[in-house]
Amino acid sequence: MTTALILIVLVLVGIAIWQMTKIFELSQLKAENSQIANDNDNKNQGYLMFAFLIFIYGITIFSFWKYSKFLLPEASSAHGGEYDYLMLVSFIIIFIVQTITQALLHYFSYKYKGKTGNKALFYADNDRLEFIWTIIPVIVLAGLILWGLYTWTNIMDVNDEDDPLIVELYAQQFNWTARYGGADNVLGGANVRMIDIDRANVLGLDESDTYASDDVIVKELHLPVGRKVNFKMRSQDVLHSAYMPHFRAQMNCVPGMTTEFSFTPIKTTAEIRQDPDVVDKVKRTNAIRAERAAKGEDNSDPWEYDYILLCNKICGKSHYNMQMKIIVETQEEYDTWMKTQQTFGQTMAGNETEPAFNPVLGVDGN
Ligand SMILES: [Cu+2]
Repeated sequence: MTTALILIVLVLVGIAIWQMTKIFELSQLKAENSQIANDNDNKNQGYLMFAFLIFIYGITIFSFWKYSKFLLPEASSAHGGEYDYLMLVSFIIIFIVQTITQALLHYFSYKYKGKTGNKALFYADNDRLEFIWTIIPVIVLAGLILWGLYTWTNIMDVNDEDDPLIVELYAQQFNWTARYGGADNVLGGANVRMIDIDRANVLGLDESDTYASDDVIVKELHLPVGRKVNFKMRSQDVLHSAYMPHFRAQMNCVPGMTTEFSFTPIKTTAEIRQDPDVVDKVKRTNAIRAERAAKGEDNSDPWEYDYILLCNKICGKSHYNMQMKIIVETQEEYDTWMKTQQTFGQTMAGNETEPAFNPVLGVDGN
């Protein structure tokens, strides 16, 4: 409501200023009503070009100063540094090119503004100039693309070397489930057609597959630090995308197929919480939350920083809230946590001992 009111006030103020300019123009004695731009108009346009240049430089500096703190902390995966470096170099090149070309564009617009008696020079082409401004971007872009392809191939090298931990990320509207291969580190066969809600086989695991019985299904992803993880992504319904920003990892989850991504986490959750940027961010957020708490508003509990798995494909109305907590911990902590988890076999056996009561047939189904 307040926003709407502010907008209305702004529009009205704009109209008022416009009307006042018109009155001012009409009140000028030697007012020229010609639609053709005169030298004065051209000069004003030239200065406006400069003003716009200052505006875009200003807003760039302002954005760096104001919004840099919202960037992600340093990468927490082994490949993340390489990825960030490529990104940084790309941005530096874009920044330099943008700064120079904008200055040239606006300066020349000012320098060659219209002037009475001036006639534009007819200049058909200049092969050498065109060659230069074609070949430089070609070389720079080809370099960036080749480097990008090389980095991508490096990152996407999903293989079974170094005994990776096998984890399935299962996407559905609107939540994530993770599945570990269990003691044998091999995922049992699964298919959405085998989903059996009544028996709580929600991921459609093949119960006759011996590899499936020791699988562990969880709602909070735990990863041991320093061990490579091979993720296998599945989707039950629509396109989702498994996005783990802190690890610079993202892969689409496509119904009907398994996609893969692999990375090695190198910082535990406890370590990332010590990162100065993260400490600062938590402090800022909790200051806002304390204010909310004082007013008795919702979402005011103190917040702790966590790694997170998000969905990065708009997959429906609750897409925004499709997330799962990731905890990176030491091998010992991971082992301790894993021991407290039930295997798929145990869960199914638990379901078996309590057959659903059928009021017509009785417990044993006769
Ligand atoms: Cu989704």
